[in-house]
Amino acid sequence: MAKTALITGITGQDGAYLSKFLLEKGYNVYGFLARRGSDTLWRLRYLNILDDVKIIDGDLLDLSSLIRALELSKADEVYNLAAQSFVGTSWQQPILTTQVTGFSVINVLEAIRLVNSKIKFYQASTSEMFGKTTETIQCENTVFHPRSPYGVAKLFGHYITINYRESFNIFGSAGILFNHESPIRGIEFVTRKVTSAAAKIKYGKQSKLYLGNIDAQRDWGYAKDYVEAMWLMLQQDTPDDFVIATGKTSTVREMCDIAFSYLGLNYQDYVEIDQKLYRPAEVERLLGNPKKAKEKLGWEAKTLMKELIELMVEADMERVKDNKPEF
Ligand code: NDP
Ligand code: GDR
Repeated sequence: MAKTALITGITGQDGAYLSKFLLEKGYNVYGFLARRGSDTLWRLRYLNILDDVKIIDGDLLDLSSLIRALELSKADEVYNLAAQSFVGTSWQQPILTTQVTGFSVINVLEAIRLVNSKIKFYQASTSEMFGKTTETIQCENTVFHPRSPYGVAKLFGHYITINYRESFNIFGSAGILFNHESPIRGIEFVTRKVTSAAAKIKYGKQSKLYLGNIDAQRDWGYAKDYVEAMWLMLQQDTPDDFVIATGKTSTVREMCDIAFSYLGLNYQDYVEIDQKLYRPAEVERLLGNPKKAKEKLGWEAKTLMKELIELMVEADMERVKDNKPEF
């Protein structure tokens, strides 16, 4: 019989790719959707799956809506991807971020405990939990030192998932995912900001690109590859936590060079530093060790940073050429 999944954060980058992946596997896919004034369904439309997913209204902050969603969907698997996920905003809205990104994880876990404790649960943990790490390469046992309200909130979500696993035998797995991007990445994140700007500059529609700390280093992978790892975690016999990363790190500067060079441009002619874009506390360098995921899940990243950035530039060139909204 076909399995059923409920995805919170279905309108986000990962929610859209995961929906497509699960639909292709024959799942019934339900999306838990917080109604907003604006159109948040564009990613599902972009991937051509809007008509294939079933939407249930709700909000992570509202436990009753989560209970209702579990009862209506009869989900076998819940993927908790919803969050206030932009690190920069987490200093401007620290309380909301703590409530949505951190505290709400316990709402999802409580809903599972109350409705059907056999449901398998995936929590979207993050490399931001490592923050000011002293380890050159981070794995599942690396000590956490989050640097933002977002990172602190995610750490709560991570540990409460482990706690419900240990306390109530809930099948809860946390994926510690390093940065992953795609043509449907939010425009506020640095990769998409850069690829979109490079395309506009190429077409003469923008003249400068203002960035913050371009010496920050990240382990960037492709979201489409990473959603498979989420699914694999819930297909195991026992719940566990996994680092998902490419095992390679690059600076924002190097990423800019790749994006602009692809279009025959020199990024140094266009990028300017704006001190206002620096963060109150920065995560300087992240590099993940995906060894455990390879050994236990048989997962490894297929797409590395250069190929990823180039395909994002291609997609943004199409958007600018056709005057399509950038979202
Ligand atoms: P996005 O920011 O693209 O998506 C976040 C989703 O959460 C959106 O669908 C948003 O809905 C939804 N959401 C926000 N607040 C609520 C709420 N109160 N109730 C219900 N839904 C809500 O994130 P990504 O897809 O990039 O990431 C998915 C998850 O993985 C997030 O939890 C993120 O923190 C985490 N993560 C992401 C990484 C990455 O590099 N992308 C790396 C590691 C972890 P709406 O569209 O209506 O605003
Ligand atoms: P991050 O992603 O904070 O790692 O969180 P983001 O792309 O926002 O920043 C990456 C690095 O680039 C530096 N930077 C800039 N960032 C942005 N957004 N805009 C700029 O102009 C700019 N200039 C330099 C940042 O300082 C940072 O060092 C993402 C999110 O998806 C989280 O939800 C997720 O948990 C982590 O990745 C893993």
